[in-house]
Amino acid sequence: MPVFQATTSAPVNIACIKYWGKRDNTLILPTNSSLSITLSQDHLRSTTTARADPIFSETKLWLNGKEEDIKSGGRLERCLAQLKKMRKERIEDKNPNTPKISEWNLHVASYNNFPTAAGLASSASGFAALTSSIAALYGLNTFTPSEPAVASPSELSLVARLGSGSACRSLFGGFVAWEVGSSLTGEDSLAIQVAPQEHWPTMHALICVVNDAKKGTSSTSGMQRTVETSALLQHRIKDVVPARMKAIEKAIKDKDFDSFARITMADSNQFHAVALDTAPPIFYMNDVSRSIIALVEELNRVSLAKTGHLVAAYTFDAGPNAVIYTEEENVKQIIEIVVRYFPQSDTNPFPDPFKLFAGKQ
Ligand code: 2P0
Repeated sequence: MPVFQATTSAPVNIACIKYWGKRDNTLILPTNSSLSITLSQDHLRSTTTARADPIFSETKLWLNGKEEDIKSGGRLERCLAQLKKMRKERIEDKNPNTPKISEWNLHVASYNNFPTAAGLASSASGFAALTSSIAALYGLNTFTPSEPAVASPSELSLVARLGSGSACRSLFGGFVAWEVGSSLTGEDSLAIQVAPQEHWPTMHALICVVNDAKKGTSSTSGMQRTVETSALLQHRIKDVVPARMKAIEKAIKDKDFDSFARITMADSNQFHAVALDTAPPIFYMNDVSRSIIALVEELNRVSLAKTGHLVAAYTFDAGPNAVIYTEEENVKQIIEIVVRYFPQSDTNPFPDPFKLFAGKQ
């Protein structure tokens, strides 16, 4: 009897144009398009093994070795149901001799190679790795030179999106857009690759862990409150993000760091303004976050005066940790300056000497 098992990894992605707000909470359809950079597989990633076996009496999930409850009708169940449907309709119904593994229960085990307490989003890499491992187990994503995959990466991004919105972007490497879409059923709200990593290989992401505690307001409940209460969000959705998406895609295509940096910093700041415009207000950044903004703004001011160009772009997600995008030639200088102004703590849980990941995208 063959063993039906597959293991795949998916990296973390860091958004430059932020996803914040859903127009459909069940299908996880966003209120605006977003764009991110997927970090390299060598750095922060989730690795998931999925196994189907007729002897399994129920489907089970382990996260970092701890068994998790699978909520009936929840996000995980919706992802699994969609993958089973694809396997059944596209493979098993067409090939009667193929084992009907979509009818078997699954055991799924997922690990993050970064501390879950780091305050770094693990749902994006987690649901992307879960989707791709089950897709591999079901034979949905294998490419051959002559035949296209049974399900394309963009189609699989629709499944990952049902688990966590930002997860759809982690199915691609490089520079990735998640298109807002207009359909009520969500089939056009998918991820596409704007450019592969090799297009702009000198782009680096420095991850500065300011606080590794779990955040106070979860993204899911925070963005729901923003949709319900923020007038600024409506301006952002209609008047700001569509133009920004076009402009940042052009900046990426042209490898224009100055434009990329200006748009990335402006969008991070508007996302946090929208969080503040929520009732009651949500504060994700702290004083250290704001000092990092001041430092990067000052570095850019000096660099602009000296060379006419910017050197770095900060961005902050739903927490106080900073990600600084910079090009390879400036990585050493930026790390030295950050470490000089923000001495590293003795309670550092990371293997590195300081709480800073020099992550290549
Ligand atoms: C992003 N964030 O674009 C934005 C920026 C946080 C700030 O995607 O409810 O964990 O699972 O769809 O994907 C966080 O949202 O939320 C997020 P759900 P998710 O990366």
